[in-house]
Amino acid sequence: MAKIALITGATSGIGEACAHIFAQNGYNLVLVARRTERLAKISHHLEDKYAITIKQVIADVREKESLSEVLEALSSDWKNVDVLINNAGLSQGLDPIDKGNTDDWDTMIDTNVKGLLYVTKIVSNWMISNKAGHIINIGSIAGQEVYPNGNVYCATKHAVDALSKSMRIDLLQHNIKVTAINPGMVETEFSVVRFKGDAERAKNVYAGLEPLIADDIADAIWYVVSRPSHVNINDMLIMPTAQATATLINRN
Ligand code: NDP
Ligand code: 8X3
Repeated sequence: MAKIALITGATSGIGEACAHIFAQNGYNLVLVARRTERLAKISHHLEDKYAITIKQVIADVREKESLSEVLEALSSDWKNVDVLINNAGLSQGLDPIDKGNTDDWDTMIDTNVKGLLYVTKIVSNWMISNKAGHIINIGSIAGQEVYPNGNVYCATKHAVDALSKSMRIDLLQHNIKVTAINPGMVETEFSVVRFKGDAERAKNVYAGLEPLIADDIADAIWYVVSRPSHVNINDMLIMPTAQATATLINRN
């Protein structure tokens, strides 16, 4: 029977790249995101290309009740999730703490921390029933360091780091692996979302360096997931060659 991966935030960037690599390797997929048309387009493409089956789940990970309803409504076959990739996340704004937009703070905390927790609570219980599973949490260099004006986004990713360590302890007895993947700069829609559609400002984030691409991270995740069952990679910090720390970047 084909294995199943559940990926949140599968309509773009790292989540979409993960959907590709898992589909290529024969996994059936539960893909979660808010944008219906994009999710349908990606799903149909992957199903046609790799002869796998995809369950599209339109959900906002912040919405605890509706998220739970739509996930628990999946048939029991689809709850045999082998790999959960907690990827849905975002940054909003880049302002000093005294000027931060409190709605942006709520969005980041609700998505990156609370949303990740809601999904994990549901899916970890399925994994416990199956006596196996692997949870991949997408953290960040921003969960290892803080940088000017990164304040609340960095705090959410530090929380993801703490939660990955906590999950590894709490789920040990259930034979569930937990891996934190911490990327540096990856050129996706991340900066366009952070700067609320300002594509030029987003482009400038990556000016003069070769950033990572989403496939680089998906490739690392596939490496982590494809280790033998007795091996777990606890965490990975993956940076562009041109980036030494969150702020030290070698630009041409
Ligand atoms: P993208 O903006 O390209 O992708 C984000 C994905 O998350 C989209 O598919 C989006 O789908 C989904 N998403 C956002 N909010 C929600 C929500 N409330 N409910 C469900 N899905 C949601 O960014 P990336 O691929 O770069 O980001 C993926 C993860 O990687 C994030 O956690 C980010 O913090 C992390 N990361 C990114 C780095 C980078 O430099 N790009 C570096 C380190 C970590 P939709 O809008 O359809 O819901
Ligand atoms: C995204 C990378 O450096 O903008 O997590 O925080 S960074």
